[in-house]
Amino acid sequence: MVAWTDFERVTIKDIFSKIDYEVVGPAAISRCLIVYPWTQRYFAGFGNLYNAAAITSNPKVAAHGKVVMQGLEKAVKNMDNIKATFTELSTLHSEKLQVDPDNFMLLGDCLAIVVASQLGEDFTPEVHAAFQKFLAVVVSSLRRQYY
Ligand code: HEG
Repeated sequence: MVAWTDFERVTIKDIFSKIDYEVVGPAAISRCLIVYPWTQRYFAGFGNLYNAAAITSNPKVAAHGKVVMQGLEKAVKNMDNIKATFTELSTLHSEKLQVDPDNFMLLGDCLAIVVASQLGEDFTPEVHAAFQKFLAVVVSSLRRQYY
């Protein structure tokens, strides 16, 4: 059970209300695939991921970025129950997709960078701290069904 301060709750909801999923999601997943190229191995069905230009213009990557944001939105709407909210998603990543869970925070950090670039001066260290805590809870929940 995670304890959230009022500031953290307001901040997380505020971030998600301000960002455009269709911009931030694709940018974050593209950045992850470019900066950490081994993450490409899970997306063999996505077609051309040959270089940064191919990744950022790949419609399947963009669509997946939006799907990830919609997954995160479930966590935002269930901040007191993120672990249970992500039980099925964690099982999927572990048993079916077999994603190495160390990759979760790599994507999380890419997302933080993209959100920072979108929010500009509003992304203060305090806002960053709240967002990073949210990501840490998401990642630990996604790791939960691994064994
Ligand atoms: Mg995952 C599918 C969320 C990290 C690889 N991911 C999905 C789906 C969601 C999701 C909501 C769709 C599930 C469904 O179809 O029921 N992913 C999600 C989150 C995070 C994450 C919230 C971390 C913040 N995923 C992640 C990482 C990798 C990965 C780091 C690989 C490096 N995800 C992955 C793959 C699929 C999903 C390969 C299936 C994609 C497809 O076939 O369309």
